[in-house]
Amino acid sequence: MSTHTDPADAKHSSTTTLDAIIVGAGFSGLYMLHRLRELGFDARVLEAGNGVGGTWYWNRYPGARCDSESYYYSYSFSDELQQEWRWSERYPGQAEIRNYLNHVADRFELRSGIQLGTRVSHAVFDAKRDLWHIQTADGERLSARFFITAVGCLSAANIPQIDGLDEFAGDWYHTGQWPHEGVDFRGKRVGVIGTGSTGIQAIPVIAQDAAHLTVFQRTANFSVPARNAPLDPAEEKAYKADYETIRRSQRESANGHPFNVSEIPALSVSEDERRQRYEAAWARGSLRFRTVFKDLLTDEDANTTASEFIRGKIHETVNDPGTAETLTPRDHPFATKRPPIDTHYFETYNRDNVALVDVKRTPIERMDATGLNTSEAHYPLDILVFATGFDAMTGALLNIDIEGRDGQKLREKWSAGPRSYLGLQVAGFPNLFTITGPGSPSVLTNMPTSIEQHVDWIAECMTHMRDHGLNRIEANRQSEDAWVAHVNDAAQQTLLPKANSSWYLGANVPGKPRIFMPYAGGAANYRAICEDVAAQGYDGFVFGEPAHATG
Ligand code: NA7
Repeated sequence: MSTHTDPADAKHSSTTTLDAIIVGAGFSGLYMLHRLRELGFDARVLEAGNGVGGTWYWNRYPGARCDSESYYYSYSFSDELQQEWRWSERYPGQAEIRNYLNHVADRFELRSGIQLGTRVSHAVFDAKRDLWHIQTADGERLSARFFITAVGCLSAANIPQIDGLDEFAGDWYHTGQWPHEGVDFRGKRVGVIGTGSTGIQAIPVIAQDAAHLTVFQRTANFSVPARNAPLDPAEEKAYKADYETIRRSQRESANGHPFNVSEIPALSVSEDERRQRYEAAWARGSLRFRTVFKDLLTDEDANTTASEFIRGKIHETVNDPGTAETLTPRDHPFATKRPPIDTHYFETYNRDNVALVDVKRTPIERMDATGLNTSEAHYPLDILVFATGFDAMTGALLNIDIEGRDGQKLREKWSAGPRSYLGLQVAGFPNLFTITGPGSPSVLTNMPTSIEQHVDWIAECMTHMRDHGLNRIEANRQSEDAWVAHVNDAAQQTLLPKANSSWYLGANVPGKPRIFMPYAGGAANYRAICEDVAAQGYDGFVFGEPAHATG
């Protein structure tokens, strides 16, 4: 397959036709481009940003860091890459991940296939020719057999509509659209809205610089210490020698991390032993805290033991009992919202220059020129930071006006929530693949592991189609319906839907349908399902006839 300019259709007479257009140059888009090129496909990445990195290009807020550990939050597809790249800390910081992805773009000579500063605005499927016609915000038109979204799950900023924001005389920023030159907080009265993973990372760092910091918290959050530290060269040597095992265990685990959930139920051990296990996990830090017992995410009583342990830690850490109680989550079980990890988050509230405001009790009413007003008080501010998260999983996809077969819009199809088969395809939208789309494990896992799995599956599927002269693949509606039901069942087997304010459910965005979006049935199980589907001749998908003769 190759690029050509197709004179056949007057409407698209100046378009370039490729095998695949990929939207986004983060972890997904870079690897998708690499795989397709290796297989001889002609693909191009269109990226809105002016550099590669995706999430790690945009999220430059103070303290931005990955919550997965560096030695496995990375690609596994090239042993040379994983041997030569050197991580400096236990958890990679934003700048280091961006450097890594830039290195990947150079090392695998990807840049010639990446068009930066290009935002895709429309994509329309042309059923007569089995082509996607893509239009960019600048009016450029391209066509491709396959349209592959690599837009990330957490990339469409959620900025709350606050009356009077345009009257604010100070500066305001969303953490996911952070200025490249940084923000100088010195001597400033700063407000932060939001205490998710982002707020919890940013608050301790901003507090060090700001004259005064007011945190506006809607939902108190559980957080476990990260215990970040420089990587010890001996440790680096050890993991580099063991990558085969590490990568295998990532692929075989429920969450894409190279560690498994314990086999022990929380209530099967004595209170003393339970406490010791929690203390050890607390001292060690990281997302592993979730894995101390097998049933923390499936049994409410088991979960209560972990939730209570963390609540106790918050009260031990925070000096003022009223502040400690406001910071203590009581409305959802631990880890039913994405659990943050932190560096001195709760300790930050012991600083004289930090105040906490409970905006569930005293809601935000409006901004004015000098600051923010809640139902109870006026808070004078020079800078307001929105750490208010994202229109997760569907926002970035629906920001593109995607029209499938028979004029159906994705926005209409998903008006009551996302529907997909395997999180990979949507019935009615042939030849559209959604990397880490809703309905796949994605955000419940270590992302690069899930990304590689999806990219490899898509690349193999495209190769199968090329080998068999097939031009079109589409999920059939029954398989999609069954998968949507299965995704829902899998979530109901866990405690995850119990967090009413979770972005997994779309609850953080006003008006968004409440559907549990990621697949909670486990990444290894999901991988086996996808492999089986392919082995059965792509069961649940319908292939179109061999290429139409056009033009
Ligand atoms: P999150 O986890 O969605 O957190 C956003 C925070 O902002 C959360 O505390 C929200 O409260 C709060 N929020 C959102 N809208 C408002 C309004 N209107 N008023 C007050 N507070 C609000 O986003 P993050 O960026 O922290 O993290 C996203 C993911 O990135 C994270 O989970 C990791 O996977 C990496 P709420 O809880 O909705 O009441």
